[in-house]
Amino acid sequence: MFMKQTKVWLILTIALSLLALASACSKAPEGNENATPSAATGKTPPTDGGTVSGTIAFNGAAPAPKKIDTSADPVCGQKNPNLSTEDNVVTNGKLANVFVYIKDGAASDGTKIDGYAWPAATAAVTLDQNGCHYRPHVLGVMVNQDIEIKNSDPTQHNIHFTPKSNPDWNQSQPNGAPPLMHKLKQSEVLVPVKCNQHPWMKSYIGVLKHPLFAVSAEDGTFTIKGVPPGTYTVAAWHEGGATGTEKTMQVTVAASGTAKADFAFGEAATASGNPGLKMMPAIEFPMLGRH
Ligand SMILES: [Cu+2]
Repeated sequence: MFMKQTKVWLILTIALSLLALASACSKAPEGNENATPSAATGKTPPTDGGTVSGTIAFNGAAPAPKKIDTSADPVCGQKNPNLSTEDNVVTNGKLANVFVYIKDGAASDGTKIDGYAWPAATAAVTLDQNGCHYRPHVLGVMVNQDIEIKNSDPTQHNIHFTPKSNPDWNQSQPNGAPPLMHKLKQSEVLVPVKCNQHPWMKSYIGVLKHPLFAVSAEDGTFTIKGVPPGTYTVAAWHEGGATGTEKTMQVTVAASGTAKADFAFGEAATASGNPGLKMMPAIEFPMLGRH
């Protein structure tokens, strides 16, 4: 009886040891141990990526910004007496704060835009609460990229991400509190951000698995670099209504070339692209290398 039990234990021990050995062997080789578990898999992005650039126009008369009633928090009125709505920031017929991104498509060799091992974004993007509005008003990040949320105001804010594909996230941040850090794990265009303390505060964050996005500047221009040669759907998103308005167009990007993608919002707006290429070398290739 005793001998039988010992035998069973011995067999069990040997079996367990073999299992442990097998799992150790299936571990990644040593060189990969520092790779982050979320590191993208896929093809290395090419070094001869091109550029998609353009201008966002606003057709017709731009709606005038409305002054915001900040009486709910006198500190906001003191710091930023001219606080106004930012849903249509139009300068000389050009629209700022439009999120432009490569939505779909593939490189000439058939690789889909999400099929590359895009290097993870290492630097944090800052979202500042300053003068009781968000700076910037629209921003883009990659999945799992750190968003540093600062409170530069002498009052309390309560930042509230209200995504559809990511978890709801809501944190209060008293004046003088250190920055909060947050990241989004799923791609989502766009995540609305609001402040539970100040109902007029709004920001929008585009979250993508790739770094091929930009936000239009005050002069309406945007530039997306490092686009693998291929044919893509470029989308331009602008806030308004329940979910905003998105316009798309097809562009073909040649190796180290520049493709134009001009969009228009406002009255009778139409998208006008120029699929013809201007063979200009892209100057920077910020996406070179993996980590
Ligand atoms: Cu606030």
